[in-house]
Amino acid sequence: MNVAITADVHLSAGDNHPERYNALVNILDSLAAQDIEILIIAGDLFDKDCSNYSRFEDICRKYPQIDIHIIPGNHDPDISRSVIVGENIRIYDSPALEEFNGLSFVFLPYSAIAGMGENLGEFRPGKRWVLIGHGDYFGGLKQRNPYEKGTYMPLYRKDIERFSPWKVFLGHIHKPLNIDNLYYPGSPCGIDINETGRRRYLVFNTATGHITSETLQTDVIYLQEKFLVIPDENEVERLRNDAEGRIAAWELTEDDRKRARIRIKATGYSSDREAIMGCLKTVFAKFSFVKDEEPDISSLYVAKDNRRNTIARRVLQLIEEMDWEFGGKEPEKEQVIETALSVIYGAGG
Ligand SMILES: [Mn+2]
Repeated sequence: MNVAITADVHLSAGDNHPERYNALVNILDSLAAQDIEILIIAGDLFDKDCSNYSRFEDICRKYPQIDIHIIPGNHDPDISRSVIVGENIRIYDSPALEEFNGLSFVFLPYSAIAGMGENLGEFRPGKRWVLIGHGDYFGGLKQRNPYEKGTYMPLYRKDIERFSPWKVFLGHIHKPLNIDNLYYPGSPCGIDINETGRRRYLVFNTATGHITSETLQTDVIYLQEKFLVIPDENEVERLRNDAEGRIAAWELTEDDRKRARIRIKATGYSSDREAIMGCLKTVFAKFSFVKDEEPDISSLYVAKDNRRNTIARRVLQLIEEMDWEFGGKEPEKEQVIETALSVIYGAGG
């Protein structure tokens, strides 16, 4: 049996974010086409400001064959079966154990006062069981929800070792992530420019444990790129090649391109800021910028001092030749170059 999982739809009041409702409809259409009859929404189905649920109820009514199982998240902690009404809508406002096709699922609604481990104590699921929750995972994961500082209903690696769920599906982090047997499906439509790339929902086979990502046709695809400019006579040419490479790496279809909203930033040091701006405008001319922005060169400084340029070239060559493992515990190569340049040119050029 296949079960679909999403989270963090952030449906809002009013009509200001139709793309989020459309992403949900997109998921339900896709499930209907595949005869998938269960959709799990792992928290933050609604945004904080949302207090009218009729539009969501109307959507659910159109898919009576799909049962929708919802846990509250930190944005919608007060939703319950008494406020959202529908034959096929089930909201878990307290921890619950449910069986789908003989497999146990533990639904943990968001709690501001306890971690997931503390809530799991009362359950002794069968041999194989699946955890549905909403919060932060602490176990070799640097990713946090960038909008929400602090810790939200943590799940620790020791909880996983103690309770050994077969699979874990969590909401809260909007970036799609997979870590061992733990999955964040991510928001099905980017909430803003910081949620980049194509979005997905997950399909989980309860018999085999196989999990697949289904790409969504969202109304918008956000994309961001940052370019580090290093001053010399080839700076524009190098930037153009770099930018064309990034566009190719997006692997957008013509239809994707129309839906893309981009943000482009150049940093570093240049002898001709106008030429850099011109180059970025030309290379990205076919794309729409988010909020009708232009390429951002506010952190691109002027480098006209030839002696410093010579020093910079030599330093960059030395960084290139360095026997050093960039990334991981060490800074990324780009950070090393940026820091070196700021020493040579002085912060702010
Ligand atoms: Mn959340």
